[in-house]
Amino acid sequence: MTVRALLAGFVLVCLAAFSSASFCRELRVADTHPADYPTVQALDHMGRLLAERSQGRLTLKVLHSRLMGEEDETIQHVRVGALDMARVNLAPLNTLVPETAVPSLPFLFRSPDHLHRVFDGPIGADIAKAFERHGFIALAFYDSGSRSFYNSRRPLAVPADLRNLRMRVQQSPVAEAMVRALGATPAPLPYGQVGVALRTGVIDGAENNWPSYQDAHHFEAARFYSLTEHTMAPEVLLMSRKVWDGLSGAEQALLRQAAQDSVPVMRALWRERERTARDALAAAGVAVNTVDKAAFAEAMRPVHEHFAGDARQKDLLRRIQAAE
Ligand code: GTR
Repeated sequence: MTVRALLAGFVLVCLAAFSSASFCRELRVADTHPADYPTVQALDHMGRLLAERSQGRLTLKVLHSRLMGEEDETIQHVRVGALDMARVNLAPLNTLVPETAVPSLPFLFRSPDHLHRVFDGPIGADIAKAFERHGFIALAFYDSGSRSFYNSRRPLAVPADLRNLRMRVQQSPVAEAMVRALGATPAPLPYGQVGVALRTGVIDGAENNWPSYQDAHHFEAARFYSLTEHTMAPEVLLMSRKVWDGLSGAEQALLRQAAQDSVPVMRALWRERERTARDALAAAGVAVNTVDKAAFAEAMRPVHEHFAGDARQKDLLRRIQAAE
């Protein structure tokens, strides 16, 4: 029997055997990316685990491709409990959950391994815990690779090359400050509007990882991809604290475990997707250049000082930097 048939069977049993609506629960999770993007595939995997382990009593409905709106809208819906869950990036949470600002800073994580060690250990647990004070449960952190600048004008080798360019950034004060520190003008726009803004010349460029640059077709209008690799802020699977508090302890444990078990699957999918995106972009003729990373890090240093200003933020920054 296929997994799909098995799950359909679970749901039927659930509906037939138990008339109480609260016995079977379908949780809705939003993701702005399309069905074949690694984050969405990881959520599909998590949904299968949940359904199997709960015998169909707890299921996930994955609402991908911006069905529930842009990322910041899904965050607001989750916060008030109108939506159960959302997969989003840390950056658009920087204001609502101030503890996400430090891990969104530029030139902080030295490698994907460094990022994994931080988020898989006690520092990641502390960051996850902080979400609870702001109406969320952080169920898992997913990879998002590193973000680099791309634009339609020229290769960017040193910070001065960005001067006066209008660059789209995520809706985050940290992201805005980074671009301003380079002498460019930040244009905070929802992800879904970046393609049109690039094509019509409203903006000169943006920044993102390889898979998003490819998947959203930004490369068609902005053909210079400059390897600044300036941030590595991960994705987070958010759950509404309101919804969470209404679940039983057993349901909460199932959810936490299924979310955790989707992380290694996501990491493998991500590695593969970064590689295939990069190959496809090279074949499409994108102009990739290396940059003077030390000069970019130096120009962005004031952003660290500004967003790691108080004692708690400073301590978090120090712990992340000190992690082996
Ligand atoms: C992607 C990320 C999205 C969104 C997007 C953006 O890499 O997966 O959640 O934050 O970037 O730039 O808005």
